[in-house]
Amino acid sequence: MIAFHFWPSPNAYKVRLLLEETETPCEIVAVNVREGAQFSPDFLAISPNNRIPAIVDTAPADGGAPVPVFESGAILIYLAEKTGRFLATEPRERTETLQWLMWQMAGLGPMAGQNGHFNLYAPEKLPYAITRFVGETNRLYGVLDRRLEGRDYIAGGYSIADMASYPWIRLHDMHLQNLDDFPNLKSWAARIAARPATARAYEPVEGIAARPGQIDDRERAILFGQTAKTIAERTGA
Ligand SMILES: N[C@@H](CCC(=O)N[C@@H](CS)C(=O)NCC(=O)O)C(=O)O
Repeated sequence: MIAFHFWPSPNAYKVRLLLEETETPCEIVAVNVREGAQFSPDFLAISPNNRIPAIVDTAPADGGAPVPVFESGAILIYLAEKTGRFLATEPRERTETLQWLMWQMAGLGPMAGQNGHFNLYAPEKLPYAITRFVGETNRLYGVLDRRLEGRDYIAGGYSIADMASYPWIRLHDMHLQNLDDFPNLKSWAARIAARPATARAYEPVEGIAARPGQIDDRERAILFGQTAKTIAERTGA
């Protein structure tokens, strides 16, 4: 059984896509990051970076103690290897898949994340920051669009590389991007959206209300302005 520490966010949907594709039994554990649940000692023991998603595999292959995993890319690799799906074992395709997974983790995710922050959540509209991150997001959309020229998926068949990027591309409106400018990306996104597992992954979870793009002052104070000191104070470390 996989305990899936979840709150609706693109990084968490990556994992949900894989869990649904592989029909892996899981228990969703809500971590309400808008209320500060990411600072609880129990959660930090699993995810020391105080971020979702995280998982705990209570039935690891070696039969040993439960395995906690944080960082969405590491979780995708762990679950792909556990289920033997969506990550090739053949070295060429595997390396391509991992390259594009790392590209998403180090490029598209952080840049689109900052784009959303300065566009939607920052208390002041800072033109330099907005131009910088909307532009970088746009550049990265162009990179993925070129990669998808003549391909259905990013690296061979549908893989964890696609699952890492899709939840971010899905938010193209929020990131001020027009998919009509990226025709390969647009048809790739439609292909993934049409998968039954994708529809299941985005079904609401009972008791968890998603409010993308909206935030109140209390939530802003919890989520933003975190430093080593504020984390130590919150966690009592
Ligand atoms: N690199 C991490 C990023 C995770 C991340 O930023 N999670 C956000 C939600 S998308 C979060 O937990 N935010 C809580 C906070 O900022 O305190 C991953 O891919 O897992």
